[in-house]
Amino acid sequence: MRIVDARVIVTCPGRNFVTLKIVTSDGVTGVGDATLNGRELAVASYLNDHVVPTLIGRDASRIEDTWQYLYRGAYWRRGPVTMSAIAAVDTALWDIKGKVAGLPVYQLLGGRCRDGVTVYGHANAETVPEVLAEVARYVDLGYRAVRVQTAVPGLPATYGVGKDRMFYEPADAAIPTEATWSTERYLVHTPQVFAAVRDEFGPHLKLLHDAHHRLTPIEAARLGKDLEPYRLTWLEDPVPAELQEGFRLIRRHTTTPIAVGEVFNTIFDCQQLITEQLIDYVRTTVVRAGGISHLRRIFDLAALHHVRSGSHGATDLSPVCMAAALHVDLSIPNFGLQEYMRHTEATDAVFPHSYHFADGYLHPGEEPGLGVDIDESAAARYPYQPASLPVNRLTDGSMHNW
Ligand code: EZ4
Ligand code: CO
Repeated sequence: MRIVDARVIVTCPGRNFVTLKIVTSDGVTGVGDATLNGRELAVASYLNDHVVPTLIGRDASRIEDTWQYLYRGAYWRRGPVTMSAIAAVDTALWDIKGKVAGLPVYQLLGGRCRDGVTVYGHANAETVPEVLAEVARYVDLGYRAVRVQTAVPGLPATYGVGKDRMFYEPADAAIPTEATWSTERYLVHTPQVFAAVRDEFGPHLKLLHDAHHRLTPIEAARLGKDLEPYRLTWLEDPVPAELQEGFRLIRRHTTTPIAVGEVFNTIFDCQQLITEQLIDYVRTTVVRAGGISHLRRIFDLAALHHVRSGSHGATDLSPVCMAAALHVDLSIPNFGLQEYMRHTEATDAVFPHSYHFADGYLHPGEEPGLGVDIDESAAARYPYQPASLPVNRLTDGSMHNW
């Protein structure tokens, strides 16, 4: 079974997505997500110019060999563009293998380890009373876990708080918009938010919060300590993680669990964090971390060290990535939580899928392969639109992390 065609499809049904569709000599097709938010065309070019020509004629059943060919063959290892492109090929080949076997991919990965995939939603609002209403909305929908973000009083706009409640989308302009940040104000405000949420919803709702790489280790340690009474499931991305040993300092000071990894693209980005047990959840996901094959390696290493999965699932990861993530989540022993930001109706229509939400869980469905496809004629109705993630400055104008 040879690969006879591989198409890179760029579409913007509300936001940009890059999808690879591989076609075999038997007419079986497979899809992989290659979306890199704000840098979509770089991955599309990487695939079109450097990967697709090497796929034609290749044996579609050789998933691991193809992964090694693309990883070692690039010479320039790692990086989000390369690894998103490799992820798309890997994901599409798993989809094909499942369809050929007549089995959902989670069965090829060892079968289910749980009944469903526990997901968390995003409650975002300007004020504390408004965010309580947003959390209540998720609880009413059946969610068992909710991420809570509010505006910081005194700052004009804050990460995680968008115009549209259910469909938060930070990539909002061709040239990056500029946000303003004050760590001092944030550190005072955030514990007050969680005091109110815990008081309103009791001890059993899982609560999460994303600091979005904005703190130093000692500031993160302070926040973790101040949040301890509210028993968060995790504090996400407290500091940028290039300096992995920085997490030792956070760990020394707080029992608030730490999650990190949505920007990681290989196992080497989290090797020290995992093996030294400096984190509790690793947030790598299929499209960012080299596909199903490499993600499973990360989660296996994590399992050895009592670290659980907490895969990124923002709207900039397409339904193809979400479907693939669910097959992994269902089949690994050390699953923790899956992020689930709903896509818009237009996106769902471009990517018909069998996964579905019920009672706080997502289920990948029982279709052979991943159970997701791209409707190419629907996709063609939504041409690419340039969109960038924002940048962030401190109140004195210094550049900061967004
Ligand atoms: O800002 O996916 O946990 N989720 C997040 C996301 C990221 C976006 C960046 O493209 O941090 O909202
Ligand atoms: Co995040």
